Amino acid sequence: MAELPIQLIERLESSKRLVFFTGAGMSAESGIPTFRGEDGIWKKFKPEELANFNAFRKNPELVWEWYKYRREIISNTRPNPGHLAIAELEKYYSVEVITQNVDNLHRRAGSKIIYELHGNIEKNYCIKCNKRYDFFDFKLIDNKNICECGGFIRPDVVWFGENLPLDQFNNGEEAAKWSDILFVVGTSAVVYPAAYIPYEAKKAGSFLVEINLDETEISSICDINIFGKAGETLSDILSKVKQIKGE
Ligand code: BV8
Repeated sequence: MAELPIQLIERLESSKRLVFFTGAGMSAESGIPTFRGEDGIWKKFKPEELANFNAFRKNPELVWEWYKYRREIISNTRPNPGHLAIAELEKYYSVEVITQNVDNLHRRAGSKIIYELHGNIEKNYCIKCNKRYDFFDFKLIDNKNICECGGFIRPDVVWFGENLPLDQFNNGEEAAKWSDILFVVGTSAVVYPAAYIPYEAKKAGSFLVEINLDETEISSICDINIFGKAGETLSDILSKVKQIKGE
């Protein structure tokens, strides 16, 4: 177990509300490629070509192929020790998760309060009649992207240029502002308005702890920067909390 900064240990002893703001790096140890890293899926495809409505209207099959490819990866993954540690910390604190990820791994790990800022890849709807096609078995949807009404079915994720679900964003932002500690985990913090949230939390007095492999846009405003893997570091934090709580 790696040594945690003493400042973090002291905060863990006095805190009641932990909030986790997570990005693609949270799921990297589950085998899901990040967006902008060396193995990033944006390397093969450009966001503007795929994760936007015009790209979908121009070439729905290409966008659908991309989501099929990602669903294929996700259906063969499971929550990693980092997701599981966040869920287990609910035994000791009030815990809320704000995620930019669409892979549903926090929910599968058992976290109870999750704000999904960018939607969920298991959910879909028809762009013409709005009929829902939410399947947990991707096979049921991946080979059918035309609705009974003849409209195209799309993934229920937030594309560039689309508004975030207001309730998820507002509730997530509120939770971050009230947090004792906001953990910023595995995000390059370049996508807005999601990336505003850690700044708002900082302004409201939260203690910010970044867990990332590298420096990011947000590193300079964090109180502690832990350079390490999300899964390993969050498991170390859970072990330390069990020690603090006398388990
Ligand atoms: C919008 C879709 C209003 C789902 C995604 C200012 C204000 C508002 C908007 C903007 C603004 N400036 C620019 C914009 C426009 C745009 C934007 O932010 N562009 C950026 C690129 C400049 N934002 C929007 O369009 C948003 N909508 O603003 O609506 C509006 C309405 C009309 C007209 C205009 C505006 C919508 C944004 C949502 C886009 N959808 N995904 C999907 O298919 O997945 S974005 C995509 O990026 C994912 O959701 C992802 O979560 C998100 C952020 O990426 P990260 O999660 O951070 O992943 P990344 O690969 O970048 O980084 C991984 C990190 O992990 C790295 O730091 C790496 O070091 C680290 N790491 C890797 N392994 C590990 C690790 N860390 C720890 N452990 C490891 N093992």
